[in-house]
Parts: sequence; structure tokens; C-alpha cells
Amino acid sequence: MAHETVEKTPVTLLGLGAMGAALARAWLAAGHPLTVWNRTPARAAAISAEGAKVANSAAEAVAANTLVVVCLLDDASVEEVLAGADLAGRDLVNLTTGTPAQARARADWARERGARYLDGGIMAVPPMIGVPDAGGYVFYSGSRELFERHRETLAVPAGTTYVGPDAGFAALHDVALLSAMYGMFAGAAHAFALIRREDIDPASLAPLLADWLVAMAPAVHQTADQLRSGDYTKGVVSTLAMQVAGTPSFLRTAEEQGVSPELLSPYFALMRRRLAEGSGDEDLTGVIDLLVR
Ligand code: FVH
Repeated sequence: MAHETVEKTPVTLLGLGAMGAALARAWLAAGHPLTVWNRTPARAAAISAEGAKVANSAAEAVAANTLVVVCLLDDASVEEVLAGADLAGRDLVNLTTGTPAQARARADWARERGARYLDGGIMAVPPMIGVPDAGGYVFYSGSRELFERHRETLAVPAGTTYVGPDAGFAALHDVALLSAMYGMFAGAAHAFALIRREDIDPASLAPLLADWLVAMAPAVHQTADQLRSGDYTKGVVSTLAMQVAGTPSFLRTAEEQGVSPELLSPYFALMRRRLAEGSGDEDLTGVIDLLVR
């Protein structure tokens, strides 16, 4: 019986840093013809040995294929690298981390040059790329048509989540999730600092900490529900008044342990401000309104 060979979409990839190289390897492993370019040629040489075609310039790489993926350090490097390339008729997918405003401006910039544009925010670190069970994915926003056309190819390195036609939304979702992650890391840093000078093995605290953070994480659903309804007392379990009353114990413990309260204090200050507005029977959700200027 004759087998039909399904042609895989050829991909051009600009940028072979840690993330770019991982993307390149995933597409090569899946059988996609790949053309690459990197400012430092040695990095491209390594990927060439694994089957990629190496272009002599970014413009040459862009000319090679319709689907052009960019994964560079920042928006300024995207500007620099694509300056001399003819983007007319290209499907430009920008996986470089940037701000929502940069993504929107880059989408307009691409459109003026005759390209379709999709912005991406990578929710993964390089070892998660090309590993389906690792849980990594990429937020996409911008041209829905472009997303649908290349969905299968884009799904090779990591999962795909389209968040809307506004090109800035992928970056916004990316930064929102990563900001929450830094808040979590800040809390964990404070927790480890509290035990640092004690005879407590950090390795014994780590699983307790991880389990506790996982147990608390679903609280974000209640926050979302309260924000949607506008009723911040809905389903409240631990009132703001009760929680503010507990904060001196946290600050005193930090002092007793010789730990700076600088990570916790700003959040406690916001909680106290919200309480002072007469919101003691609410959840912590009101703090969000204090942040939004
Ligand atoms: N690595 C990670 O954990 C994160 C995970 C989430 C997403 N980020 C973002 O992905 C973009 C690329 O990150 P990366 O890890 O590949 O970064 P580097 O290894 O530092 O490689 C940077 C590449 O950019 C090239 N480059 C930098 N400046 C210029 C420029 N002016 N002109 C041309 N190319 C430039 C650099 O080239 P070279 O140094 O090898 O010559 C690399 O190819 C990034 O937005 C992360 O935030 C990664």
C-alpha cells in the first residue's frame, strides 16, 4: 500500500539563543525543513549539524520561507534584525518577550511592511520545549487567520493558547502570569529566610511550602468571581480585618529571626489601607483596586 507523505511546513527561525535553539531542535525533530540565522554564527553551526539550513543574513532567511519565527532577546533586537528584510507576504510570529505596547506597535510595523503578524508569550523554559508532557505552552495573539493556518506547526515546540486578535494580549497574559510567579518566589524567599539561621533543613521545608502554595493557588478563582460580581465579600472565608490583625505576628517573627520585612511590608501596607477604607468584611480582592491607578 502506498503511503502519502505529508509535507511539513518549512520554518525560518531568527535567533538561536537558549530558547531559539530549543525551538529549532523541536521543529527539526518533527521533520520541519528549517532555515536559521543567528547574529553569532557559531550557534547556527551547531544547529546546522542537526539538519538546519543556515542563511547568510537575516534577510536571506526571511526570503526562504513564508513562516518566519523570531525569538530574540528583546524588541530592539527584533527591530535591528528585521530592518533589512523584505517582509511582504510573510507570516511573522514574534516569540520575543516584550510589553503589550511593543507587541501592538510591532504588529502595525509588520502590517505596514505587508506581513501578517502573531505575537507570542512563551510560558516555558528551554528544557520544556519539545517535551509534550512538560506543561509548557505559548500564548498567541494577533491574526487569528495566521494562528489557525500554522496552528499545527506552532504546536510542535509547546502547547498553544490563542488569547485574542489584540496583538498585545499574549504579552499581557505572559507578564501577568510571570508577575504572579515573582510574587510567589518573593513569598518563598521570605519563608526560607525565616528558617535560614535555624536548625531546619531547607529540604524539609521545601515540600511543605510547595504543597501549601498548591493548596492556596485555587483561591484565584474566588478572586476572579468576586471581581466579576463586584461583591468582594462573596464566599469570604478569612476576612481582611482578621488578616490585618495577624500581620504584626508576621512582622515580629521576621524581626525575631533577623529577616528584613521588605518583601512582605508593601503588601501588608495595602491591606491596611483597604481596611482603613472600611472594607474589613471583604476578602483580599480590594487590594487589586488600590493597585489600579
Ligand atoms: N530562556 C528562558 O528561560 C526564557 C523563557 C521564556 C521566554 N524567554 C524569552 O525568549 C527570548 C529569547 O530568549 P533566549 O533564552 O533564547 O535568550 P538568549 O539565550 O539570551 O539569546 C538571545 C538571542 O537574541 C540574539 N540577540 C540579542 N541581541 C541581538 C541583536 N542586537 N541583534 C541580533 N541578535 C541579537 C542573540 O544572538 P547572539 O548573542 O547569539 O549573537 C540570541 O540569539 C527572550 O525574549 C526571552 O525573554 C526565554
